[in-house]
Amino acid sequence: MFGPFLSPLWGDVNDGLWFPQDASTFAGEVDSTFNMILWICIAFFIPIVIALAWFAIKYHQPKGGKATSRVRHNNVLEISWSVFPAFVLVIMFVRGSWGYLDQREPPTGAAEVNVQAFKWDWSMDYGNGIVSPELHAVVNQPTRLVMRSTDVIHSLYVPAFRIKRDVVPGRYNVIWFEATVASEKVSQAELDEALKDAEENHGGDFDPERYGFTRQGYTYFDLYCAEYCGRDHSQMQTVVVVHETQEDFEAWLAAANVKPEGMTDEEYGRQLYQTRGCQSCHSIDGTRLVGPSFAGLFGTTHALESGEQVTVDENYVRESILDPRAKIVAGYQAVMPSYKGQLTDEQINSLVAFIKSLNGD
Ligand code: HEC
Ligand SMILES: [Cu+2]
Repeated sequence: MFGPFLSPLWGDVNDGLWFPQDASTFAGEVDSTFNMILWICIAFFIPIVIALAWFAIKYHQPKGGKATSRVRHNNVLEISWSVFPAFVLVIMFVRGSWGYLDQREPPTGAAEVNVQAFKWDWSMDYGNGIVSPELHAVVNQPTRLVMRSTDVIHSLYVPAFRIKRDVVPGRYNVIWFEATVASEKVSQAELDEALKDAEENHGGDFDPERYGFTRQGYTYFDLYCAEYCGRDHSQMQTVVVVHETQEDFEAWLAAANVKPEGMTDEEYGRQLYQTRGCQSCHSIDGTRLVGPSFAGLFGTTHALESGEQVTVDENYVRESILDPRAKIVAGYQAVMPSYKGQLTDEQINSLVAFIKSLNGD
């Protein structure tokens, strides 16, 4: 029963209890470095504790007893206990830096995903306007992540791949991985049942953690933010799906910009609001962020920077998304990026439906 906890002592590290599942080419190296350091620590810890206890008993004196030894210095002893551990530390350093440098140098020809971290979610950009909160890759093919943050410091961490790197505002940080284990696809029946449960019992919210697979039916690896970044840091997590083949990956890409079956416009709009960056500038609870809040916005009439008045209707919201500079809201800066070519018509329509739904009824 203690087997899984003691397993590092005999090197069986892939049981998923002591270490997370091993699913990338880095895992072997990282785990064996960890085990080596653990073994060295055990090898020092045990004799030190035994000696400590033994001396405490052996040299125990009653209260008021006088120290009897005046040994101050022993060259041989002091040099050997400095030099020997220094060698051990150098070995640990060299092993550690191998793994570290490996992770910093993506091989040429790696697939690329642009990762944006923001409070409190991830947005993965696959190019050609395909953006998703999920990270998708192909098994046995290197993927390079070019990562940036639009607010504070975050950290991308995939335990199963043994990769972790900070995502810092104002610069690009790069990390890469090559997955060795592909996600599995659950049966259609299982997926249908989960979709039905999400619809009936959770207001359409499909939480992969609840079912163990994504809305498309793939099992997944966890991706966490590992840098405390504010209120909802603990929820800043997403899934990594590893496709068996390039074709399967491309089929997913093609479907990624389409509203999932069974989702309403409103729900899809909410998802886009969260995954396409609107959230970092627009609140839905009335708080003023970089941009105006969406709460109760629809249908109001307000002033523009130009002095004119505008009524917030479908056309105005649409224009605000595609050409934000056309009408600037009074009291705000023209910093909103244009989403022209980045959102499909269906997506804009869903965002409009979502903003409409925030008029508290
Ligand atoms: C970098 C910050 C930023 C992001 C990201 C952003 N916006 Fe904006 N948005 C603004 C600012 C600032 C304004 C007000 C100035 C203006 O009108 O351009 C604004 C204005 C708007 C307005 C008009 C609001 C009003 O009170 O009339 C709408 C609608 C809107 N944004 C929708 C969106 C949607 C939808 C998204 C995501 C797809 C989004 N914005 C992403 C900053 C942002
Ligand atoms: Cu974070």
